[in-house]
Amino acid sequence: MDSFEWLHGYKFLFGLHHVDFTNPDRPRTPKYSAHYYYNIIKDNGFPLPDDEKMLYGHFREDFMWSSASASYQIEGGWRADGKGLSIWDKFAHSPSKILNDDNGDIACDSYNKIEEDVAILKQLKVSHYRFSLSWPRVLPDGTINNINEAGIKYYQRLLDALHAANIQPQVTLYHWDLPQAIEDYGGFLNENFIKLFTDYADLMFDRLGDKVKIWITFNEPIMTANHGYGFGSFAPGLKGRYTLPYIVGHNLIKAHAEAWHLYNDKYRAKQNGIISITVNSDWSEPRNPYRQEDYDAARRVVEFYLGWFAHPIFNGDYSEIMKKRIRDRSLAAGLPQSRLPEFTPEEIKRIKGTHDFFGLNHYTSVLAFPVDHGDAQSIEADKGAMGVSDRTWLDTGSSWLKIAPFGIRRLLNFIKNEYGNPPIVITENGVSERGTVDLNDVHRIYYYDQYINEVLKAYLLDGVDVRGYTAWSLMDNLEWTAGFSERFGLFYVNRTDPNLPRVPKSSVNFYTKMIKCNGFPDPESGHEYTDKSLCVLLVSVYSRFPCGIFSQCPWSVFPLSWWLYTMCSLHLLVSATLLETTE
Ligand code: GBH
Repeated sequence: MDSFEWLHGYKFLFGLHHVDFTNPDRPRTPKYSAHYYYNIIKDNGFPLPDDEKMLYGHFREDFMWSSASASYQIEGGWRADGKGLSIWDKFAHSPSKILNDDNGDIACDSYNKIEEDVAILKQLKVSHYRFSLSWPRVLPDGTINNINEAGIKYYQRLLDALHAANIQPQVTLYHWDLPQAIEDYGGFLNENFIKLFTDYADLMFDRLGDKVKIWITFNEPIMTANHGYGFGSFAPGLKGRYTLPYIVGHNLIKAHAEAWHLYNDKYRAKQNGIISITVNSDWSEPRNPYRQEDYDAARRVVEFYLGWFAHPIFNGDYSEIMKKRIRDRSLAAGLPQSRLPEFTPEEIKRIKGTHDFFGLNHYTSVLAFPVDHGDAQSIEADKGAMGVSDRTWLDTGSSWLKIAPFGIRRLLNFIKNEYGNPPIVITENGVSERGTVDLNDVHRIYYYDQYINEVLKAYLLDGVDVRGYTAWSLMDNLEWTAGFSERFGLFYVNRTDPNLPRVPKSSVNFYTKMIKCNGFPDPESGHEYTDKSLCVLLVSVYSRFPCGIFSQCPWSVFPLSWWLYTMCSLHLLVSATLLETTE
């Protein structure tokens, strides 16, 4: 407690308890530190909270384990065999748009490396592979008036190779490489886009659909709307923050719905596949958990991110939060109507329900707080919220990506609660590095271990209907405006070798074991020792220790942990053998 501090008298006080020296009874009042210290004593240290502990268990038997890529990021062959130009070809060939003026002319040369790509997928042991089609490769001017058979053949060969390897394709129709010819007529801003997209989708269903059971219409529509037509940081590079993103988003949602209906009406019965959209979102927590304004801001971040596209498709129409804020702010600025376009009642009906699953890309989380932009008329201002990251979240090779595994579980729960408990396919999740090449990518193992474990908690503890998980990315590739500098791959691509060989990083082994074990077998329970017995040992060696028990420690504990888990593994091996012989 505060007491007489020698030469300083009662001026410097060291107590856990405040003593009121003006009161003859000298009452003691605990300070915050007393409560804090009380908890340390009670817990005998700093145990992990329950929800941060590793959960052991398995995903569904038919869980889809996948890895992903996208056409412009890997294919190259930018002018091969009659391919047309995409907006990214043009963008990347404009000076200073991409770091180091990198471009996708050759990328990973996947256009010429079907065998190599399928070989590394086989090595990974994924059950599925998510890739995207290059629209201008099959339709050089964007329209079905001019079909490039060589382009279609490339995808047919890829599909055949996957089929031979028993890997199921998950095919994205649009992952950002719009035919430049369509952009020349206004791209997503032109309502005619909807017809062009459905024509293209029709052709792809017709020509590839007997080999594809899972379709994704659009990848991350918000990126097209905001980055492509709002900030202008992505192709086509339009800076129309004022209204363009909302118009782009509107046409995109309609185009998605039309493609879904087309598949539903014309192809579903004979091809028996499913089709949906992939939206991306950060998770958002209030920056100050004791402040209602921060809760409201956090909610707006998710509503303006995930909800912008998910709400019309899953619940019908834009969310009330979006409609009201944008209308109010537009009218307050003297505009005659909201900058957010309206759907007619028929459109609302036609769009609602155009999903067979919820495709989700997720990487990171933010802490949100409100920001008042006055009467500025932009999406940022409409949202009126900003996000920062917690300083304890680990850095990665991308400035926007901080490691916050808990967020994926909360986001999955949000989807379950807000959008009617749909089956969810995680269509991307992953982490980058930059700088010196080190094939021992412990940070990626850590990321996957932690994030996938949170997905498992969502599935087993919260009852979220998670059907699949996809690691972004299969191999290092053109990371859009960051060029080749940020590497998300499970496989490293050696760009100094003209053959662009794919070299496995350590995470390949880790992910393969995760797939083989279909999750996280409990190393301590004997009955996990079935035909998958090795999983327990291997997963424990590669993940449990560095990523579980020592997750709070710096990586420098490795030498000690190696020693420990070598011993533990031996112990497990011995007990496993004993168990088997006694049975
Ligand atoms: C996904 O986007 C894409 O689908 C995929 O193609 C991509 O390679 C992968 O993730 C990794 O980025 O630089 O501050 O403007 C992820 C969502 C959100 C990531 C916006 C890039 C740019 C932030 N993206 N972010 S900033």
